[in-house]
Amino acid sequence: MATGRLVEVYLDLLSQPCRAVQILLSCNRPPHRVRTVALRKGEERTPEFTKLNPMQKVPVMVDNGFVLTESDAILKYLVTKYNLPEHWYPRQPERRARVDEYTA
Ligand SMILES: N[C@@H](CCC(=O)N[C@@H](CS)C(=O)NCC(=O)O)C(=O)O
Repeated sequence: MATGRLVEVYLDLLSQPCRAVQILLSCNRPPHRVRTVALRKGEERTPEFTKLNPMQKVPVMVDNGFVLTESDAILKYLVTKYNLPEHWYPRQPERRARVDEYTA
């Protein structure tokens, strides 16, 4: 399912955590591809998607073979991996901890 160097994200924009991932990607534009998983059609329960996420939930991210679920983890991974601007996830430990305190 994963291809080359594009970050792939599996989303349904009816889902709030998916919209958070989509907003981060569309504002920062690291090379990525969005694959829609239509929850209203039960596409999260297909065998192919279940292999990717046995919990059958979106969002899912695949980056060069690295599969990650949970929007909070995906957002923080993308900011760190693609060195996105500080305001998305601060580097300074206390400021970062304040974000983590909220999202934990
Ligand atoms: N804590 C998870 C929540 C993931 C989640 O619950 N996704 C829902 C949509 S908002 C889903 O995929 N539901 C499909 C189902 O339960 O069949 C995250 O932030 O990524």
